Amino acid sequence: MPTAIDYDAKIPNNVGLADDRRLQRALEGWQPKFLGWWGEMGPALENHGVYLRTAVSVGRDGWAHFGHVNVPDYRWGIFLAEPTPDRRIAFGEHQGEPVWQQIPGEYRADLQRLIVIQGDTEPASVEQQRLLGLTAPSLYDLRNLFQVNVEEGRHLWAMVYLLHAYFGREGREEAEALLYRNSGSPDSPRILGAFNEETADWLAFYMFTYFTDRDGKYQLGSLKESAFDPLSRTCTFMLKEEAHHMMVGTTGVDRVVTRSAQLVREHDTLDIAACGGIPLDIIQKYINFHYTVSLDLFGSETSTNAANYYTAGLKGRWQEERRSDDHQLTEDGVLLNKPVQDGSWSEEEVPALLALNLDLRDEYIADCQTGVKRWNRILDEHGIDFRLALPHPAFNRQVGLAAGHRVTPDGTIVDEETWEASRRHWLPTAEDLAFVRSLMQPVYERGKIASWVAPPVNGINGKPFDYEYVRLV
Ligand code: BYC
Repeated sequence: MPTAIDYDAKIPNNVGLADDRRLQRALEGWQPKFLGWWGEMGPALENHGVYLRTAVSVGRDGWAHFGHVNVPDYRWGIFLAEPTPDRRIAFGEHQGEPVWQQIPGEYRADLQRLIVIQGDTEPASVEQQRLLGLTAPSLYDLRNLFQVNVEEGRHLWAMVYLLHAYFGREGREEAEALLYRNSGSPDSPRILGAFNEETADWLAFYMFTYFTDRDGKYQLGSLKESAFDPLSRTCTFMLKEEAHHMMVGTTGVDRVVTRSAQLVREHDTLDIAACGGIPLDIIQKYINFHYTVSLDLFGSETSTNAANYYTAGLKGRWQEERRSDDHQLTEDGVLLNKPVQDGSWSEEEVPALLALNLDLRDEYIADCQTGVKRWNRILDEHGIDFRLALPHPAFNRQVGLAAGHRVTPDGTIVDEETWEASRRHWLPTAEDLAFVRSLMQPVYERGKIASWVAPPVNGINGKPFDYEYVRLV
């Protein structure tokens, strides 16, 4: 398979599309539907060009080109990372065998399901963020929004390529359905819960790119281990782009915390709403919400689906090859904490193979903790005692063992009445959301920024903050 990107093609690609006329025609048939969806459901703000990164190569050095792009003309393409010579399956019952370039018939349905679920999240996030361009706090942020959106669009292309190339008619139908379902639609919603929530303000956007995109990092990281090599190579390249999305989230929350901390110091009060800042307790409530809906994306703590995917070699663990066990997990057990209706926690040993969603979730939680540490360091540097924290993983859950239980952020199991009485202290209330929304006034003058967020420490690709990142109409 060629690795050079064919940029002259209608669909830029490094998968040799020109050599497969049927596939090329099918994808060229899907392209106008994608562009129609983008026009209807993509970013609402018109502009004359955004300073964007476009993938131009998949090699180790220099894979991206930066320049102003008229967004509908962005070259969404299909890029797979370079193949690893003699790659072998790293886990499960096929461990040690060569990876697959075609799908074994018995795994077709499961792989299709995984690819459809992954594919469904990509356009969903663009839909969720559709209106944010109308209220960006700076041109720098506006540019990042577009960057994230075009790359989620490209990730959709990545999944649609796999569906078209390897799953025949059913794959083509699934590719159509990816544009048909819509975030929050009552009739045809997106598949996973978090992707039907609103991303209605920029604090929610930073939280989403911190917590929900990070789920993407871990899910893609485990699909990258797949025995189905085209899926593995696709995810490897997607992870490169994904890093920027999480940078937007990490530094976005940094900047909100920094600005709030400055206002707390300046006015000597935590009650900074009247000074146009976001109070720290509202930031905490946003963390509680976005973190817990993202935990739901890992599925149940114990899952036969996950066990079957692993045994078959379809989806591995985070950094599978760096683990020093037998990569079969048939003999191992892990301890699982379960909430009990009487208000206590019970501990149970379950087969490790069944607890793979939990394994991935634990990796994710440890990673999320690093953000909280940085945000607390900012508070500390400003001499503020308030501390942000991740709530207990059983708090506010709709999926898994804790669904149906009321658990406080510190992990106490409580009754419905106690929960309802305190809920407004833990999760954003309608007033909190309305307040944050009231701060969201667009600031589109070069070098200027909204009062509720600090400017970034670094610009994009070495450009200064006051660079014309977006040319507005
Ligand atoms: N909402 O065995 P279980 C990203 C369903 S984000 C609704 O516990 P399993 C991105 C489940 O489908 C990453 N339903 O779960 C981020 C199953 O239904 P069926 C996206 C849910 O299968 C930002 C039943 O409950 N990628 O890339 O082990 C911007 C029992 O399921 C939910 C992936 O997720 C939920 N939250 O694990 C843009 C990777 N959770 O079959 C992009 C692909 C579970 O009984 N997906 N259910 O009808 C997977 O690996 C797995 O399917 C899941 C679920 C981790 C999602």
